[in-house]
Parts: sequence; structure tokens; C-alpha cells
Amino acid sequence: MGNISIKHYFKNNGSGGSDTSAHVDVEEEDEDFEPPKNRYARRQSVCAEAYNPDESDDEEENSVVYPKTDVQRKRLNEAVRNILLFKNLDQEQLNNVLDAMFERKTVADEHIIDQGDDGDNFYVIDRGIFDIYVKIDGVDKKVGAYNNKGSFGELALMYNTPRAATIVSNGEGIIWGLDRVTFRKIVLKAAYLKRKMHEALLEKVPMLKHLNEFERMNVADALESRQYNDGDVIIQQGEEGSSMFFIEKGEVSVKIKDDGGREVEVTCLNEGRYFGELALVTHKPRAASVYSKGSCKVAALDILAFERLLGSCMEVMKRNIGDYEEQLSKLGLSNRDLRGK
Ligand code: 1OR
Repeated sequence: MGNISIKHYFKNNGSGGSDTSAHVDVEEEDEDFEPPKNRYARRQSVCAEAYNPDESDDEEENSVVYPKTDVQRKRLNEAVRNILLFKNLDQEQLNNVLDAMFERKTVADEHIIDQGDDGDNFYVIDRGIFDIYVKIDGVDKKVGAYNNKGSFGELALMYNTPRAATIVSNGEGIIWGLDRVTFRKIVLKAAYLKRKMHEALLEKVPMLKHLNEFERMNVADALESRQYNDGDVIIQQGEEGSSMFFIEKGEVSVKIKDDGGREVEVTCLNEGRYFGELALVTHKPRAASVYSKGSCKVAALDILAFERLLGSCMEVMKRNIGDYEEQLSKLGLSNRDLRGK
């Protein structure tokens, strides 16, 4: 068990050429990743050439398409399912990326990447064990291994730096490669645009006004967009809470069951408003159900990121419980206990 943390630096496109490097922490949860058991197990901070889509020289080149059988496509879909960097892609972008990926069978002791080389491809693991070596005092030391899932090779492509580690196939395996140009043109650009969009959304949220730029950026990167259609349930009253939500587009309806079990609309929320924080603050079941009104798009922040990144907003959120209680009382539902321990 373990996780890989990679700090990304994107360049802010300030019009006056100001270079305020943005900083974000992307985490890829990978249950089968064995973390290195030494001082290098700590979070990595990588500060190198920043990504700036306006300066991207890769734009005009078209991606190659590697035809795949249905079986290959299925395996590839499965392999990329939990790759965090791909979560920012819309369906068309994902299809283009999958088209451009090529299958590579590996044999025992094959070096997929050598530390110090230039970056060519990003790799997603289909199956097999891949050992990670890093030069320490000039000697290759094994610092971890990927076990049948995960991805590697993104750092050199993101920052135009030499490969930071050596990756060796431990036995036979299968990986899917994605060339540098397509990786930068589609994957990196989508991650950059997602951050910008979510930062703009978070700036509109008064509760977050005392987060500094760096904190807001980390929240922006932790958000995951979700699309809902009219009537879809986003939150079900009584369930355990695992995320809070910021409304990116559209409206939601918040409903509470009255004492007869009938649902009563207590409020409607629109763009820039948030919901779903109460259960995360109080550690009690969801106090209301939330439905999409028409189509809506929300940005979800999971409970772990919530606790890690929004600690400083907790007091504001606790104070808001008073407002909820007031609303309930107006609806004659004041017997509800919203507050947790
Ligand atoms: P890359 O393009 O630099 C080597 O090519 C890849 O190995 C790298 O991207 C990462 O995807 C992957 N430090 C640096 N790169 C690592 C590490 C790592 N682990 C996996 N890669 N570690 C720090 C060791 C000093 C291990 C951290 C858990």
C-alpha cells in the first residue's frame, strides 16, 4: 500500500510576462505500489520547466493512431481507469489518447526507462511488476515497485527534465505507451485548463476567501467534475458523506423528508454555491437529499482532501450550521439534530 505524490508546477500566463509559478499536489492512489523504505519515501517536489500551453510547440502535430482489437481496447480501458492524469479528459480527448497509445510487451530485466535519459513516452501498466531504481551516490538502489497497475514516466515529459528514475521489468509484463507530443498536447493541457477553471470557480466561493493562492490551487487540483441530468440524485439523505460539492454550472434542489416521510424542498442553490459539507463537518449522516435541477455540473472534493485542505475553513462551515437550523425551524422541522459530537 502507498501512494505517489508528484508536485506539479504550471506556469501562470500573466499578460505582463510575470512568472508566478503555480504549485499543485497531485496524488495517485495505488494500492499495489510498494513505497521505498528509506528517506526517499517522502513526498517529491519537482521544480523545473513549467508548462505553458501558449508556448507549446507541439500543438500542430497530429497524433498517430494505433489500431486496436476489441480485446486490446478493453484491456487498455481497464488499465487507464484509475490513472489520475486521465481523469481530466473529456470523452473525445480520452478517445484520442487511447487511439495514440501503443502496446508493448516487456521481458524480464528489460529497462523501460533509464535515469538521466531524455523523456520519450509516458507508460500505463497493463500487467506485470516494474521495479523502480534511483541512483544514490552513483549506485542504483531499488526504491519501490509497481505491482500490476499504475503509470510512470510523466515527470520528464511534464518538466522537460531527464528521467528521474530507472524502471525495470521484473519478469514479463505489458505496458501501454503514449508519446511525449500527445501526452503534452492533450493530457497536460487538460490538467492545466482544469486547474484554471476550478481556480476561477473557487474564487467565487466566499467561504474560501481566506485561503491563500497556494491553498486554493491545491483545492482546485483535488476537485473532480461530475455531470448530472435533471432529477439525478447527487446526495441521498441518511447516507454517509464522502464528498462535498461546488456548483460549476446549473442548479440543484435540496430536499428534506418531513415527519411524514414526504420530501420538502428547503432551498435551491446555483453556480458558485456549495453543499455536502455538513456531514463531513459533523460526521453525521447526510441531513438532506440533493437533486440536479435540469442538467448541472458540480466539482466534488472527497473527504480526505476536504480534511487535508479545508481545515482552515472549518470554523466558517460550523457557523453555517446555525443558518441551516434557522431554515429548518422556519419549515417546522426544528426537531432535527444537525450537530455532531
Ligand atoms: P520520469 O519521466 O522521470 C522515471 O521517468 C519515472 O519513474 C518518473 O518519471 C516517475 O514516473 C517514476 N522519483 C522519481 N521518479 C519516480 C519515483 C521516484 N518513483 C517512481 N518514479 N521516487 C523517489 C526516489 C528518490 C520514488 C517515490 C515513491
